[in-house]
Parts: sequence; C-alpha cells; structure tokens
Amino acid sequence: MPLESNARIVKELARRGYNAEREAVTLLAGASDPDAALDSVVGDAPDNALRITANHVRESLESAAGSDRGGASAERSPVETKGSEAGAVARTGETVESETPDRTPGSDQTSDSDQTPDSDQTPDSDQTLASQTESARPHDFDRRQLEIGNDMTGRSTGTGEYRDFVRTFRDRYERLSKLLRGRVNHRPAEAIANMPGGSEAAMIGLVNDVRSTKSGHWLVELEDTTGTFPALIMKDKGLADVVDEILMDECVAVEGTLADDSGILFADSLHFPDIPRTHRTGGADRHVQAALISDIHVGSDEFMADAWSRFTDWLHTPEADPVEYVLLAGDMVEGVGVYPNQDEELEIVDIYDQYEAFSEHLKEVPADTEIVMIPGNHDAVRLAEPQPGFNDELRSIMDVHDARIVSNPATVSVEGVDVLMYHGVSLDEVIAELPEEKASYDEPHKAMYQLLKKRHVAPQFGGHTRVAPEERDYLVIENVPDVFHTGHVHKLGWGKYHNVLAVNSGCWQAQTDFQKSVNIDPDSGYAPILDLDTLDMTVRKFA
Ligand code: D5M
Ligand code: FE
Ligand code: ZN
Repeated sequence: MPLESNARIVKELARRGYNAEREAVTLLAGASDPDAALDSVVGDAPDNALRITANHVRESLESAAGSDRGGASAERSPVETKGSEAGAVARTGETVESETPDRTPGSDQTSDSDQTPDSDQTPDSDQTLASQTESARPHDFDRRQLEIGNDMTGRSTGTGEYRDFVRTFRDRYERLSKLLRGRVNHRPAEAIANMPGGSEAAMIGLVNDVRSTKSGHWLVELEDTTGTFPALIMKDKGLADVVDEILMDECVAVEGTLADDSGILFADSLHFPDIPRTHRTGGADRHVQAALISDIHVGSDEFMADAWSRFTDWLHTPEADPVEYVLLAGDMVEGVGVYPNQDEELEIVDIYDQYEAFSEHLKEVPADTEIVMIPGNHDAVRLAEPQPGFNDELRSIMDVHDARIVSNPATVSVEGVDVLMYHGVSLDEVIAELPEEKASYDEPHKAMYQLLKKRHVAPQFGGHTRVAPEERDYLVIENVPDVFHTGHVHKLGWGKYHNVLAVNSGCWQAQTDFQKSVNIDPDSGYAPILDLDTLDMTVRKFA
C-alpha cells in the first residue's frame, strides 16, 4: 500500500478530530474500500473516543462484512513496520559529542510496534478519558508540564531609533557583565584611564573592535557604560585560540597590566561569560520524550512531504507513545521573497496558502501532542531578532493542536527540562567568522557551543543577523538551559557543552538550487528524539 494512502487516512481522521493508532491506519489502508471503511469506523467509534484503535477498525470491518473479512486482513501487513524501518540512526550517551547522521544508516529494526497495541499495556486504575479509549500507553495529561519563559511576543517596544539600540546594549552589558564580575576585579573604562601606570587592572565590556597589529599582536577595544578602553593581546601570551573566538559586540572581560602612560591594558587573560561546568540539568520524573525539529519549509518544491508523513505516521505508532512534545524551531514554511530567485523553487506561491498547507501537515501529528513553535527567517514575521510569535491571522491558520506559538528565541520548560529554542540565523555568522575546527556546517553544534559560551544567541550587530532594538536584550542567554535547540543551517548535529545538550535538528527540505551551488548538503528528514528523563537522544531517519 503506498505511503500516501496511509498519510491520507491519517489526515482524514485528523480532519474528523481523531488520532489513530498506526495499526488502525494500516488496516484501513488495506481495506478493499478504505474510504468506506473509514466512514464506518468513525461512525462506529465510541462517542468518547479520541483515538481510533486497531480494535475499532477490526470490529467495524467485521461487522460490516459479516463473516467476509471485507478485504482487510486482520493479520499484520508488512507495511505496519514501515515506521520502524525508519529506525534509530544513532544514540548519544552522556559523552558522545558528534555522531554524524549518516554514520549508521537506518536499520530494519522492528520494535514494540510489533506488539498489538491493545494487548496487555493496559493503563493503571485511574481511568482518564484517554485511558479508556487508547490502548497503547495512554498519555497522562495531568503529568504534563510545559511553561514558556522569555517570550517577547506582544512586548516589542523598539521604534528603531538610536536610543533604543543604546538601551538594548546597556541591558546586554548589565546582564552579561554580572556573569563576569565574580571572576575579575573590574573597573569602569573611565576609572582605568585614571589609574597609575603599571597597575593591575581588569575591564568588562562589549567588543567594539578587534584588529591585528603589524607585529602580529591583537588590539581589542572594549566599551562599557563609561567609555571605551583598548587592550593589547600580545602574540606570545598563548591567547591566539581565544582571540579566534571573539565576535564583535559580545561581552568579555580582560585582565592585565596597564602601560606606563595608562593608555592601554596589556592583557594576560580574556574571559567569556560562559556556562559553568557545574551546571546540573533538570529532568522529567517519567519516561517521556520530545521531538526537536525545525525547517519544514512547506511551500518549497523541495519540501519532503513523504518523509514528513513517514515521521508523523511513526508518531502514531506505540513506539512513539512517549513522544508527547514536538518543539519546532522555525521555518515552518518556505516563505516568499526570502532569497533572490526563490520564487523559481516555490510549489505554493502565496504565503497564506503555505501556512494553510503547513497546518494540514501539522494535523498529521497526533492530536494529543503538545507543540511549541518559534518563527525563523522564512516565516512571515519581522526578520529582525528577537522575532515575535506569529500574528493572530497566522495563528488562526495554525490553530491545530493548540500549538504554543512563541518568539524566537524563547525558553520552554518541558517537564523540568529547560530548552532554549532559537532558529539559528547567527550560526551562519559564527561559522563564517570562526576557524573551521570551532564552527562548521558539518558540526553545527560546535557553533552552538560558541553561542553558549558567549551567553548570547546573536552577539554581532550590523552583520548578517538582523537585530531589533528593544528595551531588553532578549537574545542574552541569562539562565543556563539544559538543552539548546536550533535549526536554520539544515545540518544535523548535537553534542554536550559543559553539560548543556546542543542540538541542531536538520530540515525537511531537500537540497535547493542555491544550496547545490554553494555545496550545502542538507541533512533532511531526521527527527532527533530527546528523552526528557535522561537527556539521551536518538535520531530517527525518515527520508
Ligand atoms: O537557510 C538554510 C541554510 O542555507 C543556511 O545556512 C543559510 C543558507 N542559505 C540558503 N539559501 C541561501 C541564500 N540564497 N543565500 C545565502 N544563504 C542561504 P534557510 O534560511 O533556513 O533556508
Ligand atoms: Fe531553514
Ligand atoms: Zn532559516
């Protein structure tokens, strides 16, 4: 049975307000007249059913056909394991830094989807509505915890005037300098200029300029609320590695000795706000998972509808029962006019139609899944970051599943796990500016480590990443997250930095002409699945 028919059945059931067990879908697809079978199973389903089970289908088919089995075999069809053919490709433990997705190809593993869902996995005594109707592991809605923090939707104050930028930077300085204050005995720029020559001094500031000098040293100019001050990093101080990582406008501390005339600081060390190594992660107190995905790009010729359907089909299998959350890190649709000549690769040219289509695809996700989404650079919100969550018109188009629509970036606490979601436009910049071994498209998580180290998701101002002036710098990473989730670069990569799991989730779009022209080979059709109790990750391949 072609996959399309399964997806179509899932969609049709969703349209009528039902989830379905994977096996139920397979049985329906195998019926001699799937549409009629679907009609009758919906008609026969108990009034309080949320989910069509394989048993519902069997009963309905049997009653329709009497002793004739009506073409739908109650035996398992080979299609049933399709979801699990798209097997786990890699698993991270505590220490694995960077398994590449294609190292271990999708396996043929069959798994608990072979169990009859309505067998012995009966719920315990508390009979919630869901547990009466769902035969696989029922979702205990009472135990779900999802809190949004740092959502700036509706709080934008910027008018784009110069003084707004001053406020943003003041806020950035205040909050990031706090993280450095314990480590250096700093003085304001103004005071340092008045200290006696030869004194030990330290300053915390935003990077105003970095230049290499003729003799191979580096001049770093820092700015705080009182003024600017230059620091000279001599090439023999062993700090080349650190200098490599400096980005404009980020907050750092330098420590050293003042020149005789107090006009410059000879730096001995440079510090980033960084993530403390002692960071202890939170975790769910039950086995529950979240799918971390992004960059769906519905509306593009290259949107991989089949892979997406395979993913959402899999979500309906018992194996995916623990996946109660889907976190979407932006680029829901391909958008219009995002890049030059993009219109040549559009399947859907109207932006609203793109969101309508996206919403249809989102309906394939089981209806009881909690969804959180942030916008990306292809979405129909302002490009400058922070990007507010979608407007009411787009929300009403995407009102399936009661998805939480929040800003980019935003933090989400999911059953005790703090997830920082950020689309990831600044990753292009980090990758362009830093040496290959510190940040590259092949290892996008390493670029994410840099953002964690800087405690800011998009430090550079005035470059590739547009930054909007706001009263508060929403791009500061004030609280250490347990998980940092980005997308945008269309490459899959993950690893741990000081105990924070960084995940870049790949995409659902095949290589575009532009990507071909610049040799970007996207990782398409992967779904990283995060265990919220252990923070282990499994990546599943659906393409
Ligand atoms: O971008 C996906 C990735 O590809 C991201 O690293 C930027 C890069 N990209 C894609 N198209 C272009 C064009 N036309 N110019 C420059 N860079 C591009 P996304 O924005 O998520 O599609
Ligand atoms: Fe994208
Ligand atoms: Zn993007």
